[in-house]
Amino acid sequence: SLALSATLLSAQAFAELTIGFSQIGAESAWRSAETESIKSEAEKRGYTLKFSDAQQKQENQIKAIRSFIAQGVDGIILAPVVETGWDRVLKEAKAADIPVVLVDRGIKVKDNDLYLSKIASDFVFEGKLAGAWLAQETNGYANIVELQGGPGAAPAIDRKAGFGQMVEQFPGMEITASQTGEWTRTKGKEVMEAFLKAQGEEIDAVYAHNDDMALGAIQAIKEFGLMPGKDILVVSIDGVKAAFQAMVDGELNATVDCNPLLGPLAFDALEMAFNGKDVDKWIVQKDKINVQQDAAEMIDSRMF
Ligand code: GYE
Repeated sequence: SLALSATLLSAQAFAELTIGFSQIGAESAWRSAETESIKSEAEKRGYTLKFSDAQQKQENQIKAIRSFIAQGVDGIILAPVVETGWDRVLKEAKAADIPVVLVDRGIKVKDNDLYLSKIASDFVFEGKLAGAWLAQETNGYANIVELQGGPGAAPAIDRKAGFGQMVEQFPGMEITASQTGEWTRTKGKEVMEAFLKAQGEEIDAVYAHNDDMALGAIQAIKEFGLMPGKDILVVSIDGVKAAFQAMVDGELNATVDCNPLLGPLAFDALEMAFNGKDVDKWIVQKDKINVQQDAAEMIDSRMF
């Protein structure tokens, strides 16, 4: 049919397109899963993907975007390491007529027309889910230490805010220390060691902004001679397979889902733009919390 051949034609046209992907780095299992999702989706749909790893530095991302523009890419996928400082480079992309899709994190710009769409979770909600679970589990009484994500990152800011809003409803819950663990196992462990040194058995619970930091904290708790998941409750966000394993082992209590498999959605958004269709400004990923009791049953179906 005519409609079908038009679809085939446009599929073929997209196949000759080049997309630039500016990724933050490989700080967590979650992020590696996202990289894989975007790379494999590009390949599946026949796009040429130019991949750039920024090693956690915004200036490297800005350089990458400028180089994508200079090379005349047809679209850009950006995972922004921090929220602010994007106005100028996104104006350059806009002037070159290159649509920019934000994956997994938001930004703060004066003009939201500088990007096509954001595909990300609601991090405030994720923080609330973690806080609500902990309030329930402790009957509203807990000394909590918090491991924050990278400074200035949307999920670090919003996961802190959502969790804070929830626990402030409970006069018996207090965040006694809060510091960045930079999203990594190594740094999460290091910061938890310092928290344990200062507060020891006074700590009832750890809230980590991602699973990798929680897994580092679990290691620190064990080395300190306490039992993670029992003496100190541990709740985190991401829902990676290693976190499910830690729940099966009884060392992690709960993890909030966050979807990293954004490749198909990112290319759908770009193709809608190429076809002149409107794209939602925020394609929100819906998350839920997973608890230890269900982990054994769920672990085999986890993809990352
Ligand atoms: O939770 C964390 C990562 O931006 C949602 O970044 C993402 C976060 C994710 O490195 O593990």
